[in-house]
Amino acid sequence: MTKSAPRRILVTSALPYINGVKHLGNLAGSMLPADVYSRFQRLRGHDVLYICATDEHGTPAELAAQAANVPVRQYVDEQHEIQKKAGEDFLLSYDHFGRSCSEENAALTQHFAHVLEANGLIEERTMRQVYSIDDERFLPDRYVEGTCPHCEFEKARGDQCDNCGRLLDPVDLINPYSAVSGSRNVEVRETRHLFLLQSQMQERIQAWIEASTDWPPLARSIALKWLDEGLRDRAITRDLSWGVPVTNPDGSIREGFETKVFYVWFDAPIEYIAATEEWAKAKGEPEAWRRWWRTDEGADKVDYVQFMGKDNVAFHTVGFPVTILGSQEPWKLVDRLKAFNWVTWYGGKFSTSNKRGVFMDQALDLLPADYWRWYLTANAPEGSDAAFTWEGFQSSINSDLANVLGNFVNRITKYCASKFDGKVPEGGEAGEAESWMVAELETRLPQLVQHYENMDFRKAAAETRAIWAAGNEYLTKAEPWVKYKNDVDAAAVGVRAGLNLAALFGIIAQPIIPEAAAMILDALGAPEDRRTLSEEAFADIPALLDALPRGHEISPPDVLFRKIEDDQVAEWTERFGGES
Ligand code: B3M
Ligand code: ZN
Repeated sequence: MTKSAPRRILVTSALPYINGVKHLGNLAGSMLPADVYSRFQRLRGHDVLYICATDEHGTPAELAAQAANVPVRQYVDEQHEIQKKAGEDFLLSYDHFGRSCSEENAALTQHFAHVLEANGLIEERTMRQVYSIDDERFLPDRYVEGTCPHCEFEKARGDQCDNCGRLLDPVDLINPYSAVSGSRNVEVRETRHLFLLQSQMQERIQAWIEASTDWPPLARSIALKWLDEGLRDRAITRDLSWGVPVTNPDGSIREGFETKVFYVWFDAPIEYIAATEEWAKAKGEPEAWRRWWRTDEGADKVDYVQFMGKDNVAFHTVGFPVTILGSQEPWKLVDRLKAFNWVTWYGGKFSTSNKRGVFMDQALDLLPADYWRWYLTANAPEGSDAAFTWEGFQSSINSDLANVLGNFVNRITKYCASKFDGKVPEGGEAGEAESWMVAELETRLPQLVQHYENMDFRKAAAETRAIWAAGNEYLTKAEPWVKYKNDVDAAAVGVRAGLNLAALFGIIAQPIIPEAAAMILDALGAPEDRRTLSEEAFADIPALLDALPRGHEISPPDVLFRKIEDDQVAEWTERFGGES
């Protein structure tokens, strides 16, 4: 069999806003699946680069800093470290976790603006904006609040109504007031901004999306809906001080833009590229990012996959591609875009102030990362929104992880320790039960790989569990503990296959529950180079049941998963909310 050449796969997940640690829903719809996918593809033997960063500009950062009563710079520095640590603690295997306030991003953002303008896709226009007389400033986006013109919700933000979800233009708010001071002493004034002429790119974007036939359905349908509505020109600068300065090609500040910066949604996606530059510099190969992003320098051979929540799709299928395609430079465009619906908290919203929902840092005070990673992957909000409930979480952990996987590994390793001296037994010949197990694996392992390739994470988790469950069924058929009484060799076959299955279960568990998987594989002494999901590893399935060297020593692992008790569920429901 010829070994297929490794692919180069670039993975990015939507950049979490800097304004506070993300909740489990944010994690489940972007960073976690990106990590699971990256881990899977690395185990397949591919060359994966997983890039993420904090999204640090714009009104959310300024307002959060103000609420915390610290300068923006200090706020973003602190929050970046906190989010970075939360990601690491969740075992997110980023190759680099960058910052959109980096020099690299500023330079690249300015570069794109210059070439887009040179290509006739940016022009200065006068627009109307809410101005606060008491605050002596314009109130872009979230700086202004008021009554939603569509649903009459009284605390709608300038850019979007949290009640009806519609995107808003701040000047359309009824009874507007400043989110900074609460002052209602506001008026509409004229101000000049740069506009990206997206309308001129309608056909090119349309052609590109129509050609992107292998995108998962959710992302594609959202993208097509936006195109149907027609692309509108949009302002890509704001009257703010925190952000990327608006420059001329010679680096000087553009006249009239001294108190303005680029809009956060203009520079944030560019940070995917800039963060790759940050990564390259950090590893002392400052040009190494180019082969991932420049199609004239090798990036044409890269598969680029993006992960995000459904509200971010338009920015990635219209906004960012307009920047890339409009530049007429050879930049890499996304090949496949995977979008997610929401994880809800018992059907409602996560909310810090109402004590509803668990945030990333809190989650890890309760239980190890693997527990959350398993539940959120097995219940990924793919086809529709998915409600988190403590009861669902408890049953998924206790059944899938503790009973189906944990018990299998404990039972077989302990039995081996007590009856076979802790060594992979010799002797005996594979029989009917082993053939049954091989047949199961011959259908299920290729399906598992296919689900991952399709980025169907729920199905991948379900298939993983089904393989674990088949192992339990195998032990029921093989019954080494019964056979041992009359025929030690027959028992040896079952124990040997069982130990090898435990190793295989650890191997396939690695993308989702890396820590527990490593404990299993270490306990079985599985060699590092045999822990892969490569084509070669699955080429000879019968051999998988006899892969660990016979006579090789194993040791039962410590308890892999602790069951979640009813009193824990009661306590957590009290603390973080439950049925409302
Ligand atoms: N920060 C929005 C969000 O966290 C935004 C994503 C940017 S991706 C370039 O949902
Ligand atoms: Zn509304």
